[in-house]
Amino acid sequence: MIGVVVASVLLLVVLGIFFVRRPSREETSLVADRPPPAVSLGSRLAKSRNALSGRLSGLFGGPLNEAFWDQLEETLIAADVGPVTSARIVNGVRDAKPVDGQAARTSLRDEMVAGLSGPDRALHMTTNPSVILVVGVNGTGKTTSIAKLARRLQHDDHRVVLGAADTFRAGAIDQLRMWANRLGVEFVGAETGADPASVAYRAMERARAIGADVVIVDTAGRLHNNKNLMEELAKVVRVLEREAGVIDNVMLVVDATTGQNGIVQAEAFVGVAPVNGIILTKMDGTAKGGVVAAIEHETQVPVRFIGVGESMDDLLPFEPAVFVDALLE
Ligand SMILES: Nc1nc2c(ncn2[C@@H]2O[C@H](COP(=O)(O)OP(=O)(O)O)[C@@H](O)[C@H]2O)c(=O)[nH]1
Ligand SMILES: [Mg+2]
Repeated sequence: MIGVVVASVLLLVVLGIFFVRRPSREETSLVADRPPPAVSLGSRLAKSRNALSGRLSGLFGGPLNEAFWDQLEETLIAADVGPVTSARIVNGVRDAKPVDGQAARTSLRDEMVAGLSGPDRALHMTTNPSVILVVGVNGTGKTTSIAKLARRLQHDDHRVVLGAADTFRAGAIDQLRMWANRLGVEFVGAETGADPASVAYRAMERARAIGADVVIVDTAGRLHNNKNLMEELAKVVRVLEREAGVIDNVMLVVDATTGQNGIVQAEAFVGVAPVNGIILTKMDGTAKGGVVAAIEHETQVPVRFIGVGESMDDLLPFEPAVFVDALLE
């Protein structure tokens, strides 16, 4: 009799633990080993594609006269491709001497791809741990992009530590911590107002202690004319360079919806930090996706990833041919 009571109590306790500890539906849908779903670039770039292809299909249906070449250039400029790059592309298409609209379209596609080809866009991984430092203006998508990057790296079997060196804005540390928890990656935080360079240092220390191979460091957003914050950023750079030898990836996050203004921001940052890659975010929210060409031309820094939405799977490596085809499709 006592045995039955004890067994029933044990059973209840075990069931209780099972139900209390069972993760919620939302948590289980975010487990790390779920592969990132394939994101359809064409649908995410719909705004840019509609703006560009809509105008182009009208053009390619007509004669290839002077008005055609002018309008082709105007169409590219309207898509934020930038005046210099637009002129270069149009000259390239003209030089190919297309015989009809179809040939001109093919040539346009090839010129756009060629203009974006060449630079190395892969993440660099030369040190152990390897460092990704993320910089840029407030609200461009730094913290979200870090979560997306961590997600990709994690899926490629990298062990990741996130360092919350945006100690300036209240809430920024919690935002990154929340992503770290959802992804199940290591997190090194701080109090608001703490020295960002010390957070960067502790993130490196933590990575070495647990054998992680990638450290991603978030930083506070800043404008290039904020001298104190720029000096603070320089200190973070010095600490990471000292600890890692070289910062493999200094990623500038640029919001594509700001168009040409993003280029001005980019140029300012490139002058202060050793930026060697751009993450162009919010490509889903703009009709001016052509800005990717202008930004590379003006800064000479390769766009390495594009953000195409707010979820953690919405970051894609930038592949020129795939991108141009999605735009012109
Ligand atoms: N639609 C869209 N929203 C994005 C993208 N990247 C970031 N965001 C949103 O932009 C806002 C600011 O992002 P956050 O990462 O906090 O910017 P931070 O201040 O640079 O760290 C958030 O609401 C994000 O969800 C993107 O690629 N597409
Ligand atoms: Mg942030």
